[in-house]
Amino acid sequence: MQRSRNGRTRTSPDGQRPRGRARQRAFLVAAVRDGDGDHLAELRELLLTAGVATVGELTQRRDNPHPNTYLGPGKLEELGAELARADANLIACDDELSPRQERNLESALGIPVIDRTAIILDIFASHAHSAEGKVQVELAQLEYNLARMRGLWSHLERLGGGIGTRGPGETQIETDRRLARDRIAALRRKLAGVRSSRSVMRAERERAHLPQIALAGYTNAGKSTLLNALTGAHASVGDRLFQTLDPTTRVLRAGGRDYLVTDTVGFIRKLPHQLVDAFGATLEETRLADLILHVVDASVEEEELAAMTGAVQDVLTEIGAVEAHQILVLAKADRIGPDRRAELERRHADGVLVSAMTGEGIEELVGRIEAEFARTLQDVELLIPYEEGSRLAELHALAGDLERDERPEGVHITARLPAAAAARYERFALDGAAR
Ligand SMILES: Nc1nc2c(ncn2[C@@H]2O[C@H](COP(=O)(O)OP(=O)(O)OP(=O)(O)O)[C@@H](O)[C@H]2O)c(=O)[nH]1
Ligand SMILES: [Mg+2]
Repeated sequence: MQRSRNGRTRTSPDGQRPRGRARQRAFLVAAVRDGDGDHLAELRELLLTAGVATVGELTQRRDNPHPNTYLGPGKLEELGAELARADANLIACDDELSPRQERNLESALGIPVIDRTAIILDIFASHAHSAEGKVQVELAQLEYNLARMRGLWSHLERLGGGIGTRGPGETQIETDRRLARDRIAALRRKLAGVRSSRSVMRAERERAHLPQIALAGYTNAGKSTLLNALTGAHASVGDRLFQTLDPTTRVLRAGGRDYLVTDTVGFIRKLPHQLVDAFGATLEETRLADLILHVVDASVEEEELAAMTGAVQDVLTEIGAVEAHQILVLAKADRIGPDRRAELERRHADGVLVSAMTGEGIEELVGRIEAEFARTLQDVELLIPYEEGSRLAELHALAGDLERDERPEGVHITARLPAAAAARYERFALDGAAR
């Protein structure tokens, strides 16, 4: 796909062409269960991010996509007629297609077909910067392609082993599959290597004792901007989907205590499972957090906001991040008028309205974060041996305020720690007898 960064001008969904002629002009299709609402808004955004213009749209109401052609035969015919009128040279489908559906659509319509997963993978590929990010994306892409090759293979197999089915075609597919599998195995090893590298381990150890906060939310919700506002970090911000792929962690200092805040990859409705797998380590940051700041763009309409928060909860459940407490952060407050404000207060009374632009609500949010951890504060008595001296600085950062008393066997500490942190210091805890 072309990677030019288009502006945010939207092509009209009625088939009108954008001014100037984009190289790739997609006709968007979706089979949807209920016909209400703008189902293709997100696909349009994804394509825009990938540098593709939208020249037409078609949705069909169906309980399930047609197993052979995704759309039903009638709609397919209608689509065929509209394609020429809209001057489309690409069909973009809002769901992941089976290899069979993709093949059939292409031969019925005579232009290339691309599905939602391939589009998202393409965006990830162009936004991956770190070595790890690149490996993760390549892995996801290979898995997607391998499935397609497998599909092609079983299709040939069904031809029944007669003349022509044992020829070079089969050998080629077998070879490609084997090469893809070898490469997948190599990438998996490489990823495992990256993760166990010493620097990562050290960073993780040092980090393990501070309360962990993860920013989670839809892509483009304003997570990186919020991280910057909270911690003065310089995370990359951009008005395009999936700006951030690599996790960034910064320290937030509040009420004399330190917290670690991690910004990571954004979520989206129907996040391709290949990506959820490949980005396992990245999403781990969210899974292991003590507190999740669920950031949502409050400047969108209520219906869309509900769909976005639902999609985020789905991904959180999928990756197993179900135990951490959450704070709902309603971002981009500077963009909303008084009516919407009142509606938000009514519907999301538990949320904190913030604007990273004007600073509104940031202090309140920090207060809420402190309160979340304060809720779990517990008194601990620890004995830190002198060889573990580095823990002392950590404890100061954690507790803000603590009492220390140097004894022959180590430093005796009395402090109030958030439960999550206290658990990590269990091995230094003094039992009654030693006090
Ligand atoms: N007006 C306004 N715009 C904001 C605010 N916060 C973020 N934005 C804009 O929203 C867009 C997305 O912000 P990011 O911080 O990159 O969003 P993100 O959630 O990190 O997005 P991904 O990294 O793609 O998941 C950018 O153009 C920001 O400038 C805000 O409080 N007010
Ligand atoms: Mg970001």
